[in-house]
Amino acid sequence: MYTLYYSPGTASLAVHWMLIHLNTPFSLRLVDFAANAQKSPEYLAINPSGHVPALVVDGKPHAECAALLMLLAERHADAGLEPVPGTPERADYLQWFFYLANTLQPAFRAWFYPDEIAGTENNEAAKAKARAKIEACFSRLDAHFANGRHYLLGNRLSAVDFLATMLTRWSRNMPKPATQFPHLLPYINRMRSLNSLQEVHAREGLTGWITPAAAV
Ligand SMILES: N[C@@H](CCC(=O)N[C@@H](CS)C(=O)NCC(=O)O)C(=O)O
Repeated sequence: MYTLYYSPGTASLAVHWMLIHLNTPFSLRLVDFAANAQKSPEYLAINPSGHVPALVVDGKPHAECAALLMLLAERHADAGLEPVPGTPERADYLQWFFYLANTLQPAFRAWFYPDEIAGTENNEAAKAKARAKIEACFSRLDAHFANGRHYLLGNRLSAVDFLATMLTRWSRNMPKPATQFPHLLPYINRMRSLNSLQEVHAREGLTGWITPAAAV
């Protein structure tokens, strides 16, 4: 049994989605950002970073979205969401996980929390740099999908697709969202057609992005 600490649409989304996809029992605890509950002493005892997600596994809390996705894939190996260690696919899986978590996700952090980079007075400059980094990452992903592969690892869905999809969703209100990259769009639409993604959107009350769209 798992307990997920979450806030709708944030970095907890991919973990919530995977729990639903795995069809495993879990309970949810809403972390109220409006009340700054992520910085409360009670929550900091669960995740000292003061971020969501946190996932309690066998009574012990763990954090970091990418690590939680990898942990769930490992604990539910029957679902086939991670390649076997030692295979070439595994190397790609690790590479994409670290690229997304180390490069793309921090750029989104800078986009959504620009004051953390160089203070409020430099928000616009920080956002411009963050946007350029995000678009460069999307270009790299777009090139990866140019050969028509269905998922990041080729023709099999894996845990890293959950992270990639969540991150592409975060760009929906940006000047050049991921859906404007021609080879990323079919991938995003493929992911959007998964019942588990539809379900997590419904449960978190998220609207406006989940319907597959044509190229613009
Ligand atoms: N590296 C962390 C980052 C998580 C993160 O930035 N979460 C954001 C929401 S998307 C958060 O909790 N923001 C609230 C805050 O920073 O006060 C992870 O991947 O889990």
